Amino acid sequence: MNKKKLHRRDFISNTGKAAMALTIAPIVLEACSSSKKSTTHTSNTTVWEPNFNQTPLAFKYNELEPNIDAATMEIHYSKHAAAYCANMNEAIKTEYKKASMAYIPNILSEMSTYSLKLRNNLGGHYNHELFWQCLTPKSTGKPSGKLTEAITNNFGSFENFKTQFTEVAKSRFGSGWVWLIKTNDGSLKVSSTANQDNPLMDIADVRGLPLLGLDVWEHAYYLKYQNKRAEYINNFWNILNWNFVESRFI
Ligand code: MN3
Repeated sequence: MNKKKLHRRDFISNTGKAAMALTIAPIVLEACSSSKKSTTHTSNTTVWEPNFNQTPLAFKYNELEPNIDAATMEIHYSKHAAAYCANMNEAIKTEYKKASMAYIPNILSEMSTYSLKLRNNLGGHYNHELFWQCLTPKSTGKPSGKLTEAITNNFGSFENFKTQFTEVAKSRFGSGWVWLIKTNDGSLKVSSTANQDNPLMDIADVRGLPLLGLDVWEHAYYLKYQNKRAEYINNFWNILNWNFVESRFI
């Protein structure tokens, strides 16, 4: 099954729940393939993108222990992230205005034209869906192949990259995210956004395709780590899914 069909199926499923499929589905389905052409990020069609519903986790809540505890994972996925997803769908239902809304990256690239509610919740949904993919109980510990080369070229060494990423994550004031992004010129950068913003949004200071993201909201770590954000960041490297990150670096 190709990506277009997958996308159509998932959108139908999602919009059906939102009881709006009957009114907008024909427009949206027609727009699904053509709208992707207008997206501004640098990925091609094989790069993973989230749907409008939550993807089941690829691991059990307790499988990331001791790095992330089961209670945090369960609350984070089934409460926090689920709320972003539900509120995103509610906002889309209210704000639906053009065909490009069929494809999440298109909405993100035009985020400044939508409400703060949609910005916060669509960002929250996209960021968490990406974050779950970035986590695994079976981390390889390091990237390989072309990504290793690119990290070395852009940061000097893998250790330099880790140090820079860690420092940005530690110094993010309040709630937000830290990213490794591929910019439009192909270079890699570490960046950070506040709240649930992300680098695909037109309002972001530094734009690019997020290859990996780390959630540094307190809800992501406070049950286990309390005020020790640095320890949470340090342990994140133990459960980072480099295979997924590499799959986005095309
Ligand atoms: Mn979170």
